[in-house]
Amino acid sequence: MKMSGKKDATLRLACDEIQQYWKGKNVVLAVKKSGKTRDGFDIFDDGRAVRIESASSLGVLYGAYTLLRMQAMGQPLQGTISETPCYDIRILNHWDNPNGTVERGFAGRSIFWHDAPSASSGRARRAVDGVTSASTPQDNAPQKQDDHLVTIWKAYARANASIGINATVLNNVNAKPLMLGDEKLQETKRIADVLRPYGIKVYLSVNFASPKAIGGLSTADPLDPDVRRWWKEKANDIYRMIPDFGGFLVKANSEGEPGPMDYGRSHVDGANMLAEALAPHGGIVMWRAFVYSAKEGSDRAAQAVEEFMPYDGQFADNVIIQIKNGPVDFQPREPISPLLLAMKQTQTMIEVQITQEYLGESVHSVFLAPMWKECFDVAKAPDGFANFDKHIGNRKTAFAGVANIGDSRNWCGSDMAQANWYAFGRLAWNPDLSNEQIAREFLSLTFSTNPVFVTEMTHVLCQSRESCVKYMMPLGLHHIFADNHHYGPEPWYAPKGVRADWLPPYYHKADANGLGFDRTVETGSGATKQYPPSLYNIYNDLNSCPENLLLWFHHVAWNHRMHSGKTLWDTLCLTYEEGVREAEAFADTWRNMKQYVDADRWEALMKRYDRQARDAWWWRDACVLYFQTFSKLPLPDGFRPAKFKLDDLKRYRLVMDNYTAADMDKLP
Ligand code: GCW
Repeated sequence: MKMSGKKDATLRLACDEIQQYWKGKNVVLAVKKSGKTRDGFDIFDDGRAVRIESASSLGVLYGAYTLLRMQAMGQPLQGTISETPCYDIRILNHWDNPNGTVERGFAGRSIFWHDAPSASSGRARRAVDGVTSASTPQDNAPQKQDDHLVTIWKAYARANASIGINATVLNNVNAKPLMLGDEKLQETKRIADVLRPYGIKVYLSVNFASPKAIGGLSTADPLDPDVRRWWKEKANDIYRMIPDFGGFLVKANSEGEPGPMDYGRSHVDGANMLAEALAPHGGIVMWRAFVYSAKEGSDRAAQAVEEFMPYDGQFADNVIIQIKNGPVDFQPREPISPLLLAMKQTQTMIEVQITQEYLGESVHSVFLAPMWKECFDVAKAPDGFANFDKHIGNRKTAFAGVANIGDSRNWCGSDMAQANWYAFGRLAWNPDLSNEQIAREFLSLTFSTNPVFVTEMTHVLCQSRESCVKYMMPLGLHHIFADNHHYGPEPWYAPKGVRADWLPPYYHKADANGLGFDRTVETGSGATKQYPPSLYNIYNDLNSCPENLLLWFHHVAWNHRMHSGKTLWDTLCLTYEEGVREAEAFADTWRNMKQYVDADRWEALMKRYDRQARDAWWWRDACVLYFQTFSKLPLPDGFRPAKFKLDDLKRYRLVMDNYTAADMDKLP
């Protein structure tokens, strides 16, 4: 084992990892000028040793993890492995609140924030590297707790670095002003210090009204000189503490969060003001485009384009517009967000959701790589000019994922949900990796390299997202979730006094004629027009629209003939049926995997797979029986008799937190 180049903490980590885990011939770690830039690396065998070379120590660390991954998968080193990451910034977004809760988190509490020391110790229950955290009084001693948190942050940083993630936003986009107060900044510094050797920069979500809320100013108007000064001074303070601080993530004028529009200003005014404060330090602003009008307005799926396109080209160089992969909100299947294709002079980035808010939380095993790759693939449409993976000038490219990490022992609330954290990192590094390869890697590294196990479970993982779409929202249906918790179905939910575009009937538009949201130019909302011509032509036409997005773009007659020759109604029912059968098959496959997996993890996942299959039935019955009240058509052959009655389903909400097998038993 030899090292050459400046022996900084990162290179020393690479050295430690190789020394501890590499079982092959001698390794040379070399940081050299002629090595790959942008934290890329080369790995090759020069006859005497395996050489890992890069222009940076972080590149060498990534090379070391790659070599170890190959070893763990039993892959021999042939020729030169030469890699450079696709996106410059590969960033997790934690929706962690300062009180330790995690919005849309299904894996326990935050690993970063906690109410008060005594309240959180013992919550961070994970045993890492021999450190356990039974919550005995003694363990509540602040020093012990500190050590434990540091251990967790290190393990977190190491896991991220091993898959190339190099940035993290530590708090919720629904940001509390106190995050910029001294206490939280001190804590941020502590975290940054632990993450730094692993090449991970920290960012914070900021509340746009902070100058007013904690700065003693009477306004947060971005054009007010005192406000501008406040942000500059705040940025200076932060960089004094954390010289490599990444920057700010901002959710402004969205879902009640404050923003420049509160003062009659624009997204450009707001984003550029923050950008100006960060620019001298090299920081950037990730300004979110998840906006829809504060009151009911036009088609919600069209609002981000309407609101942002007028500003294309006006954002400062260190602003990136962060756009969710779809136009509505992380649904099991959405078309690509038209804003990602429309903005031509603005650096954009995609935000995907790793946490499964809308895909079965940490109960359903749903592998999300296929969903994200679907978005990348559409973006490559000939005239779908997308800026999220190209540099505009010398701006940075980025890819963000909303984390599914908490203090649960397995990090993600389910061992299989880790596959999505893993997939995010791997795709941010190389979006051309196949779903199968990522699944195979994850399964081999996490559970077993047994070929039967890996083959069977790779198949399950790669099919799981499509199956989830089938049993929840096939054919382009969207947002027919239960109010608020987003786990179960509630297509009927429409209490009086709630704005229509928060309710399922707004999205499915079931009536006596048919089903689906007409977004065509001729008879509908016209949202199809926001796509470039090649996609517009496909989506706007009922006959060319892909059937898996049909009801997203069209209101379709119940007796419409699908490509198969079957009617829409029969296809809808049979697709739900197929989804349930597939979920049942997943459970059966996992049952047969017992011999390959340790008992604890096998059992925990078995419970989840069974529950997933059971709740898939619930979805199927709820949606089909409800839509039948409009179609008034019989259930097709091949559709197994419903297990539930619609009235019962309406009475028993499928609520994650308190829904148990006993609830299920109450049903007739
Ligand atoms: O997906 C929705 C979630 C909100 C979230 C919001 C957003 C952080 O239901 O919980 O708020 O999107 O992305 O801002």
